[in-house]
Amino acid sequence: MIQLFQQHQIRRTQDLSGIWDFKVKDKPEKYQITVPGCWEQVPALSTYRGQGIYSRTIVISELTNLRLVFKGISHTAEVYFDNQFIGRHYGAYTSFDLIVPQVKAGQHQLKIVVDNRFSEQSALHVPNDYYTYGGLTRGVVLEYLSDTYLQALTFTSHLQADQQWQAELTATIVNLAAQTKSLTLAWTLADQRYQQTVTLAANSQQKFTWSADFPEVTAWSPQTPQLYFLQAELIQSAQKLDDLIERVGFREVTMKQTQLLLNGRPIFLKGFNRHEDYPGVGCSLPLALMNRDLDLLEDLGANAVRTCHYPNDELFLDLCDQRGFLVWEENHARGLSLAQMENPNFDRQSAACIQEFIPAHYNHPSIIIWGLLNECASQTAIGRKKYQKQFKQIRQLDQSRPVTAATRQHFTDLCLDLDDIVSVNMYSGWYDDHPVAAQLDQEYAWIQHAGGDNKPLIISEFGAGGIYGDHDYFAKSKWSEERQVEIIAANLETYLHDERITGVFLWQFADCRVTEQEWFATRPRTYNNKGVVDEYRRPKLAYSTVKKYYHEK
Ligand code: ADA
Repeated sequence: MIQLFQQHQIRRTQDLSGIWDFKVKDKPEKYQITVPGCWEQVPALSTYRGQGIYSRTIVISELTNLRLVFKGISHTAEVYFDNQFIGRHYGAYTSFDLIVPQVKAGQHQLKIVVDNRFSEQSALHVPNDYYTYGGLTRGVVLEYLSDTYLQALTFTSHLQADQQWQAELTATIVNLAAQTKSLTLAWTLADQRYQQTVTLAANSQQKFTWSADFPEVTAWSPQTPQLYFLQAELIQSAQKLDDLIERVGFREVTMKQTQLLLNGRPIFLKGFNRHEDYPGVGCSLPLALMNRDLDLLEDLGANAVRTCHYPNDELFLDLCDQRGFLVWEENHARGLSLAQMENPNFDRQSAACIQEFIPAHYNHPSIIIWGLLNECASQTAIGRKKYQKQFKQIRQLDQSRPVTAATRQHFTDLCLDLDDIVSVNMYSGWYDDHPVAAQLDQEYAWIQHAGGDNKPLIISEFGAGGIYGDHDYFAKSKWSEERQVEIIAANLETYLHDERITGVFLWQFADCRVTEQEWFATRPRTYNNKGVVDEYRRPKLAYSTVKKYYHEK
């Protein structure tokens, strides 16, 4: 399963989830491995970093153009169809597709060589404060494509002065055929229908639009996460050739000076940073565990999640859409130094990630903020140019959402003027012992002169480490659950009562595995231990502290 709803009623699709053959490159041992999944789930491979080969047979029932959709391979993939190389992809957190034209009926072989090594070739996956797993970590499907097919639909809603909703829609249609095609494009959304005749030149791709008022719809919000199916069909001489279904919500995100507004009303974000990580399954969480994370977040009184520090599995975004969570989704990058940003592959790999995830996730109503370049070299002139480039690229792809970059370059950041929302990561009480309120005042004063005035302000990270089960009631020594409570409470007490702040994202929801290389000295257990639940989601003392604060706000 790659989405929580059926995307096609006409196009034939087959889910390739299941057990695949797997072997480590140049080693004889063979494994039966789960897809989606990480190879770290195999005991012998729990720390393996290298290349692995996935293979399986697929059976095609009729001559067709075949489309293979990979929702996430960590981190580099080379794909072979019947032993022919058909494509390569870098980056674990974005989906990609490959089309094999005119595939004959019968058995075929699919082979994917996956690599999760760190090297100069990889600018974004580097040893980091989270783990880069290996494997086909998100779903894989195959589709039977007609010569002319719907590649994408986008939906943008706008609340007009008379409080009625208006929407702009686009359909991207691809014609693989060597002849011009003339077809009917039929749209359906919220009981309204619209048809248009579309003509596509041979081997071309084109966008078509529909714009309409929707006076009867219910707005999407955390309280009423109302969703609608947007369906488009391609019809030729009364024969339905192809279709695509998206699930959308009518909602609008705007800003008024320092306020962030949803559907014209100010919102306050009570959020958590969450990594995709769970013992045994690595970054490849099954739906049940994703949904349980949201059960816990709801119980904690949170209304927002930040997908630090990469685009998330679309199933999780679907859950957020239907459960009414607000999402800050982030481009892939964490804590890259200037030298790392100057890796010759950095610009290209970052641009590819943005180009892939923003259009792919554009229709999710839950996503209200795009983030980029968490804690990278925003204090340098070269870094600023790279920030500018990413802000520009995101805004070209989407003008309907604010864009931000979480910084920890206190008093030296050169990029706050680029943000729509200023976001700062502050670890008062953990990495320093300054009083929270005084530190916030200093930070705020600096923000006003550094290009961040008159913008919403989010505390995008704050928190403290606490090792599950480590108690020190009296001295509250570092890493004890008691010390974690003390620090988190002091931060929340200040931020939640300060009118200058629009939202907070606690670091972090659950403990997560980190890369041993470069991180072993500062991360006990090779984990980032700042979760309010541990990696198995067992609540620490801080759980009830946050729950109290979030429910009272
Ligand atoms: C950073 C970073 C997080 C995490 C956190 C920490 O601010 O953005 O990914 O590393 O600090 O735990 O120190």
